[in-house]
Amino acid sequence: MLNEGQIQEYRREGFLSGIPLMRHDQIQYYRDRFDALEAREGRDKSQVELVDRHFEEPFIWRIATHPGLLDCVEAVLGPNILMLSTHFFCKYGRQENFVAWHQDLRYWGIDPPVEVTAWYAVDDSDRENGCMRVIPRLHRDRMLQHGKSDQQGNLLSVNQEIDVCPSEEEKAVDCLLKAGEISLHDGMLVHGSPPNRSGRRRCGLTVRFIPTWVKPLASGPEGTGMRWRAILVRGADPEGNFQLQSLPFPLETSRG
Ligand SMILES: O=C(O)CCC(=O)C(=O)O
Repeated sequence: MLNEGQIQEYRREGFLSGIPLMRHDQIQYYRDRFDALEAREGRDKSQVELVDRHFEEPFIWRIATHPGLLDCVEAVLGPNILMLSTHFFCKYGRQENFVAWHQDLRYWGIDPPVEVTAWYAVDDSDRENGCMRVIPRLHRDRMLQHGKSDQQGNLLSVNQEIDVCPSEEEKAVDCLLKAGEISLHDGMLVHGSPPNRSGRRRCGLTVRFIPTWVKPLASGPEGTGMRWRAILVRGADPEGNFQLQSLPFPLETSRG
């Protein structure tokens, strides 16, 4: 669970990094499960095409709904929580693939724009292997213009990119994570990640959460073909704004 100082820091900066979640044996267990999925699906697909696989893969469901992770999300979003999606971002070593500066909520078609992503580190994530970078506080009150990246290798769905000026880019912070830790970031925070220059894989599972009072926009997500399959993972859903999916697997209650 986050302490009051961490909650204030998240509200002010738009992110929190280095939150320990898993025990040592669990870290290896989940990495082995991802390795097996990667071996079945192939590396190309494993980069960014493993989306919403928590409906079939119990290990993804268990990471995404780990009680400690949900406690962190509850601390910033309140008690009634929908999980919108899971998505692996996996960058292999010595490739030019990168994630351009963007705000998650630009194309997601939800209103108001309130969302938190938990990024679970399957592998250690550091400067050399292209950890996520965020620009603290930057323009969280408004949606920025997204253009198209002119650099090859942007892993984002519609090649979107915010043109961040050098004085803003200077303020970027690395989200350094050891395997088994999580970071949290606000869906309006500007973030991205550079290429993986190391010889090591950098794999993270993103899990997207909203409070139940957020609504899907009638027009739906723009340009990305996204369809939310929301699941109630904490509390109740008094508003009923999304057509809920049933739990694919039971929710665990033990924090051990
Ligand atoms: O994992 C990355 O490098 C980027 C993740 C990201 O852009 C996101 O969580 O929205």
